[in-house]
Amino acid sequence: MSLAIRHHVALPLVALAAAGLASLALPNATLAADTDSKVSVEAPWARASAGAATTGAAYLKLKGGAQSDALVGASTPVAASAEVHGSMSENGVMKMRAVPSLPIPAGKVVTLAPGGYHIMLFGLKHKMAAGQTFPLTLTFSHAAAETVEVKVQAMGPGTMQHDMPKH
Ligand SMILES: [Cu+2]
Repeated sequence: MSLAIRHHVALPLVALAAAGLASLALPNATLAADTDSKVSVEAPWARASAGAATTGAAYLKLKGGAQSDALVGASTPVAASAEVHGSMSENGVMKMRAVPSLPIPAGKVVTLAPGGYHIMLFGLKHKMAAGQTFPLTLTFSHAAAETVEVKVQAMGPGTMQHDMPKH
């Protein structure tokens, strides 16, 4: 599977740190609507599973609230277990490792996307087909746990775009 090897983001952790150091930041005004410990979960999606694969991955965006938080766990009824993972390229080989605590800086958006951070799903209980949804519960170190509906999307490009113009 050519899972995200096209991404040449060397070290997501370094990129994140760099973003934090560049203290240009967002205007504080954008935080006004957030409560103290609230993380917004946006655009959750997962890849359709390939063949008999029993692992999967879910992706989403996390927007920090007024205080810094961290994603510390995930669970879903469709998988035996779920873990937060980071991906990095070492000598051209993509490697993944568990990230027990993924920092979500106040007011910043942390993106989980192919080639970077993701929620790894182990022991899928059934095949995940495009169009399905499943619940995913995210646990944070401060904010209350949140359950979102994850939308399953097709594996690759060009597999489901058949809406031709009428003629
Ligand atoms: Cu993984």
